[in-house]
Amino acid sequence: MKLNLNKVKRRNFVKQSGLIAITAGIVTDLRKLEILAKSHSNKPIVIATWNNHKAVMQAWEILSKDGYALDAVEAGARIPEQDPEDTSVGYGGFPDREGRVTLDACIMDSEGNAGSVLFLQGIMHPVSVARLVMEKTPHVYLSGEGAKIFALENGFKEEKLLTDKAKQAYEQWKEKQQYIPKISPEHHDTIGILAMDSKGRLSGACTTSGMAFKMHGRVGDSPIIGSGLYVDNQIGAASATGLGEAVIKKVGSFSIVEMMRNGTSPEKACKKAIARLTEIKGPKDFQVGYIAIDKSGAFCE
Ligand code: SD4
Repeated sequence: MKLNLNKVKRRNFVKQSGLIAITAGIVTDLRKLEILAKSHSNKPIVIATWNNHKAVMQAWEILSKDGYALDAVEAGARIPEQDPEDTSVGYGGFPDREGRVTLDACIMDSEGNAGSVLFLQGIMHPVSVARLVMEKTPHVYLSGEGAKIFALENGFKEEKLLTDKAKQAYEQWKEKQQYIPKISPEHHDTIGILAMDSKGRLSGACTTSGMAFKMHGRVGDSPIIGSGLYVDNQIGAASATGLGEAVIKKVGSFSIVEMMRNGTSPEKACKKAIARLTEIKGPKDFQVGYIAIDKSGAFCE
């Protein structure tokens, strides 16, 4: 469910969104999927934000061979992370207002475990570092230099992430904007990806370079457990894209899963979470999108 609080731009946003879902081996648009779901088992299933077609296909490779949902969401999230053309995630991500690409990501498994990296620089696959934080440390969050040292100690290579395209966009932005960190309501493509495997195990991941030209050190919702992502294997999973500050203030993904716990469908839970964003004081010209699936495989775009 998506909302552009600036009504004028709403239609535009919906058109651009193009969320992707696969279940029962069929890649389809969401309306058709609802019909198909009635005659198929809804397991496995994978959904993702935006036009992350290649990512869901990658995840599906694993799910269709009865693989673990956690492996599927990680593999899916790595696709935009390594794509130089994706300007909101990983390698191709637009930098902050100092010209540095800083990455946020998190992951949750079906056991309720979570791992997250914030403000990570020079590492192309923050989602995989987040998974290692989850699996190899007693912590949930590692940030900045500490996260980078941890990644390097665990075999990740330091890489130059600022692509020529991103650098050019930054130079142009600098000329016009004079270092004012303004949220672009149109240009963001963060991936949130949720999957349930054939054994009914739920997992999710979320990875981003955050808002383009943000202040150095800014962290959005994407690596925050409960905001950008939440998974409860008994109930369902949710993820967010859009203005992180708004999602954080409403603990968006957690609120959706809790609504589903109380019997609300994913569709209605996403709508309610979107409606709650209107309670936020301040600028109304922003976008937030939520996706969610529940334990039965029902989902909301
Ligand atoms: C953030 N939620 O850092 C992210 C941005 C985003 O597509 O979703 N971009 O606030």
